[in-house]
Amino acid sequence: MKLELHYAPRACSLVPFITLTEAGASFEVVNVNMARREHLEPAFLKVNPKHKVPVLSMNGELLTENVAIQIWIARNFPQARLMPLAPAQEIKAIAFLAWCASGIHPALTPNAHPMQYCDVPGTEESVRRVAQKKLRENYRVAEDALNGKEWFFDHFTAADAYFFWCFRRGLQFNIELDEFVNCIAHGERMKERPSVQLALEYEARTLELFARAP
Ligand SMILES: N[C@@H](CCC(=O)N[C@@H](CS)C(=O)NCC(=O)O)C(=O)O
Repeated sequence: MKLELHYAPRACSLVPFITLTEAGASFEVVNVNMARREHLEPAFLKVNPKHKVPVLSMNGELLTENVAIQIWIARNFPQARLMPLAPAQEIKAIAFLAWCASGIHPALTPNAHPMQYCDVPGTEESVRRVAQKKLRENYRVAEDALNGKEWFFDHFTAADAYFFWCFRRGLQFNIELDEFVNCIAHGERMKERPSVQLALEYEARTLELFARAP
């Protein structure tokens, strides 16, 4: 099966990049330069009218939404054990993925694009402040969940990959997050994984490529 991942550096398409790599899947990456607003161009809108990455193409069949993409990868590469095996734990892992997508992610985006959330001039810092309060509440939940644990479930799963992106994106906004020691340690463990190293190298190379593009 031909797999293509529509991907943008720094975006949450990092998550399927990591999990596809963990799965040993052979996949091609289609880069989307969001700084150049390629995600708003007609060609990309045909791929995803919601103008968002990630999109996973399976023999041309398009799947959007990170939660669904993670479940698809886990189901199609069962040997990678990207979800917990016990059904009671698996459903909790799905809840965790949904929390990343609908709880944490929406508190990240306003930091990058405050004017998409309030169009009153001069309110950007206020929008960021409110978003960061929500972000901290969410990171506190994750911090407590990681107490004494290496991974969120009984082994490394897609939940770890998704949260890794959620926390790393917060760090990229230069928010003071030193108090979240378990989340920081989780991120360091993630960076020891070859899949994450590959994903971060690819991201750095793509950012360089974009910077050099005429
Ligand atoms: N609900 C989507 C959200 C994906 C999303 O917001 N992606 C961001 C990058 S992290 C994006 O492509 N934003 C561009 C836009 O909204 O125009 C999912 O969970 O996959």
